[in-house]
Amino acid sequence: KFSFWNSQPVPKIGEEVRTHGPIQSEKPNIRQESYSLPEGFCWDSLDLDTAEQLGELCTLLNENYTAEDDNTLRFYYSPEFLLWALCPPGWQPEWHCGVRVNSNKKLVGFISAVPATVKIYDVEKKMVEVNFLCVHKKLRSKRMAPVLIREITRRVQQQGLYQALYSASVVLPTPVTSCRHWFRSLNPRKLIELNFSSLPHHMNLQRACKLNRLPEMTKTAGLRLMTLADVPKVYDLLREYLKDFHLLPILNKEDTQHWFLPRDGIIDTYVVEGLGGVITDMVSFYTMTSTVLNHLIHRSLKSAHALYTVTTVTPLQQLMEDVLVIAKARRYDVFIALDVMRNKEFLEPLKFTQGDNTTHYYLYNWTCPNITPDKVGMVLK
Ligand code: YNC
Ligand code: MG
Repeated sequence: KFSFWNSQPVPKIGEEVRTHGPIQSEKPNIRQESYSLPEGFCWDSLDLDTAEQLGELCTLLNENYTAEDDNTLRFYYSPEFLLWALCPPGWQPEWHCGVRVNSNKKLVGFISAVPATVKIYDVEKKMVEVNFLCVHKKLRSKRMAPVLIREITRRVQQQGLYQALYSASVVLPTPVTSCRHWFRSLNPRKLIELNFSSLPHHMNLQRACKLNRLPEMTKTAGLRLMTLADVPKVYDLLREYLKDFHLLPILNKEDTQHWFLPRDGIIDTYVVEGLGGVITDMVSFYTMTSTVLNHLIHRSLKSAHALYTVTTVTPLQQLMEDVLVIAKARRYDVFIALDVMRNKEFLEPLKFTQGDNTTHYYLYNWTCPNITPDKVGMVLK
């Protein structure tokens, strides 16, 4: 087990870590040539500025970015969502790393990295976030994933970066933290019809709907969508709020604009504007749409995923309830949050229920003591 991962600069499972720092030299010998793919395949960096290649990536992910074949829900990644996730400030075309079939040029594999400055305990490191590792379903279990990981590592190291942050639902050597997903029904009838949530056995649909009822109106005065002019304020709020966590992103204003300025159906950020135009609080979430397969009535499921919430004046629970009210009015079916940051304070009171999935966060070539979810100040897409 872990024949690949045991060869990598990551902590071994079960090893207790007390130190902080890189595991291997930060001046490694970097191979000049790409790693070899199995016969019949070739590397191709995708050019996401062209609609055609962006469309090919959407197709690969929408058909293959899922573990099993028999599921009834499948994430649908739109071109706009992928541009948001894959082209933040400082993105590099070589880090949109594709694998094609030589003969017909079909895209069958992908892995990406985007630049990020991350603070881990007391150390700020420029590194990358790795995401969207995907191998076509017909090519699974052929050890293609380790080749993709080695190649993206080589391309990142070539640019002088030696650490990475990534998350996965599978257990690998070795999580720096493990977070749980919590779900808040906004449309209980639909979620039950889709088997997304089940009725507790002492409850009928009517009671479930009543239990999940939300106020008609939001409570917080001055709550509105973030605009471009709010970027400096949102930047200040985030910087001040995140600084006490043990794992957090260090964002500049450009990054803040990219990751938080609302884009319809992708990223939403609301701010609270108090007297005199002061921005006192913010709350953000991104949107995922899933395609529902083989259902008579329902075609898709819309979910909101909590990113960062910063409050300095509005009570946290009130702001989160308001965002649930807004999401429901905007026809989201479910609101999803991890148990990171201060989220535990509102999850149970606002009737979120714990899901079965765990997201494990990993660091490549960095060792540090395990971090509890409430000390995690970072959400990966
Ligand atoms: C995974 N998710 O353990 P061992 S998350 C990392 N992340 O290696 P094969 C994974 N490694 O155990 P398959 C992984 N899943 O022998 C499996 N592995 O040491 C390891 N799914 O390779 C696994 N996307 O090619 C084993 O497996 C080895 O054909 C087996 O391919 C795996 O994006 C996969 O869930 C995930 O498309 C590509 O199942 C495939 O099954 C698939 O025989 C559906 O691989 C989609 C999916 C993963 C989402 C994600 C984060 C990825 C992080 C990668 C690590 C980055 C390291 C840092 C690099 C930069 C460093 C610098 C500087
Ligand atoms: Mg494979």
